[in-house]
Amino acid sequence: MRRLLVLVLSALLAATGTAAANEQVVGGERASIEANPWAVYLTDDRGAQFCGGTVVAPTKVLTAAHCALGRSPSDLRVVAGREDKQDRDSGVSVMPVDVWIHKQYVAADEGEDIAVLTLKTALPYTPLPIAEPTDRALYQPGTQLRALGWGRTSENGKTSRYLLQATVPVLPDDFCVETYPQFVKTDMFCAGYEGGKIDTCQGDSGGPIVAQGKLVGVTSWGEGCARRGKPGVYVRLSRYAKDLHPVVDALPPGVVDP
Ligand code: 4AZ
Repeated sequence: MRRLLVLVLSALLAATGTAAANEQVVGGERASIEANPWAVYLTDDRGAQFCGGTVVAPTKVLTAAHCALGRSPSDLRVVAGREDKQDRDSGVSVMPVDVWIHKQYVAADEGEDIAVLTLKTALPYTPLPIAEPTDRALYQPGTQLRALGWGRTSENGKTSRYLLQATVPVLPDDFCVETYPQFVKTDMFCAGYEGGKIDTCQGDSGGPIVAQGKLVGVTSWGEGCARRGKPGVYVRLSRYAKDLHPVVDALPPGVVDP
């Protein structure tokens, strides 16, 4: 009996140990949707998740341009209020009515990797405010940011069933330029560890990286995932406040200003 208990306990421990080692964005941990109600994911019309997003106004979801490019509203769904992709009873899956992509967007590693999806009806989830030019302090090297998503948990692995988070510090722009010659200091920032191990990955793109109750960046690109010397690159959102305000503050079509 005692032997069995020990066996069961050690099996349980081993199982939890494995789960912990696999619980990642890459190298991250579980995050609850209650604590991060503005975190959403994007699927195609068949329900396959491919990117992340953030509720930035009741009818507006900010994502990456490279997530929205070439997609019409009819092959996009915003899934909000759902931590577990398999939990169809929680949250909502809604088709956007409009897709806005930054006019200057060409490729993620050239900057302007932002898009805004407009929904027909307001989401019942608290939006997250976008960082403004006055939030310069949030971009100082060493600032701890929290990235969230349902993306891959290793470079060539599967995407996550559950919402995950990882804490990564902002790295100096000079380090990012040295690593990535195409890095644009004004439009991007990079975050992570010199040694790799903790990072965002494919499927996290378009999703939030946050600090102090503000949306600091949008997950954008990087070479592989969690590689040594290859940090994740994020959209420097404070720089896009002017471009985003008119789009995010606009009322959805059909909604009349009282
Ligand atoms: C991607 O392909 C992607 N390691 C997202 C994040 C990173 C790399 C690639 C950062 O969506």
